[in-house]
Amino acid sequence: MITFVHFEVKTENYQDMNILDGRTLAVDIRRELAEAVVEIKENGGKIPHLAAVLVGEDPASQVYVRNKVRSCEKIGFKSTLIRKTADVTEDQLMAIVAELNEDDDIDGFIVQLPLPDHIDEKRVTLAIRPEKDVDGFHPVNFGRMAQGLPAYIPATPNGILEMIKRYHIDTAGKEVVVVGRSNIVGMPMGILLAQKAYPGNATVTICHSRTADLSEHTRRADIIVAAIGRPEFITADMVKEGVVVIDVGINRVDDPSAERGYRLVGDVDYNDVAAKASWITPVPGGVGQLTVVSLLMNTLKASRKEIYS
Ligand code: L34
Repeated sequence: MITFVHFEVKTENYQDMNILDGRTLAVDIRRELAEAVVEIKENGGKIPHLAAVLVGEDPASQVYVRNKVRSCEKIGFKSTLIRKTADVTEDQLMAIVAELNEDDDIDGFIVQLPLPDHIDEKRVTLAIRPEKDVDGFHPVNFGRMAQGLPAYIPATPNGILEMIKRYHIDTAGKEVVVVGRSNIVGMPMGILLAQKAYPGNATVTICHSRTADLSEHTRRADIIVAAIGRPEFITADMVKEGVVVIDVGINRVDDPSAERGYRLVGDVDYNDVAAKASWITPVPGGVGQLTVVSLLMNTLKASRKEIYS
């Protein structure tokens, strides 16, 4: 039996029971984090401090990092945004990482991806001290996560776990199909859902671009995690009745009728798939919201030295 200490879902808060409502959950989690900050202040502790490095002008990255910084402000965390133009050299970026590693006031930091082509993302990721790697991208954190040891879990998979927990979605013995094998979503998600834990104990299949017959797998799935990066790729004919759909994709598609000239769609053909699903995450307002608050949860853990003492 799992007991939820302060994570009890108040189902009356969630209007449409078919929708895994990331926005409402994010509000709840931010409230909990704000309460934690108040408590830290009362006890004269150190305010959690997140730093983010943003390179270049990628429009989506700018939105995501802005959401992270704003969320810090909302809950009373300190945040530092370091912006560099796309022509920053790899060595300059490495110097910034080295500085952040040494800065005692900063509990954790991230380097927003993707980076420009001339910068080696792996080299940068490896340079971040695992103790401050609140993105959980460093192989030390990935390895610890894979072995079920205390680790920073990447924000998107961690957010999905949080969503599954708070909606009391059953994963034990379920057929989970993860579509996508990235280091930051697909692979960690597969490992976590197969672990002997809750949420976990699922039978996991990881599908990717070389999967012979994707539909054969997705049609069997009780839970689908779609992290492909292709708009509306998962269609209604590919899923069974009652499936739980977690849509990680955030794709901008041209839409002259929209104010900004584009709209956001997931990797799932939402309307048709929703009609068959027992639960589904919307885009926007689903997984992306949890990605942001997960990073804040990791930052609180960093400031409390919960993972690395
Ligand atoms: N280093 N790079 C690093 N860490 C990360 O955790 C990320 N990720 C992914 C891209 N690169 C990264 C993010 O921050 C994806 N991601 C992210 C963050 C926030 C949102 C989506 C993805 C988000 O706020 N989504 C909103 C809509 C945003 C919009 O309007 O465009 C939502 O409701 O889904």
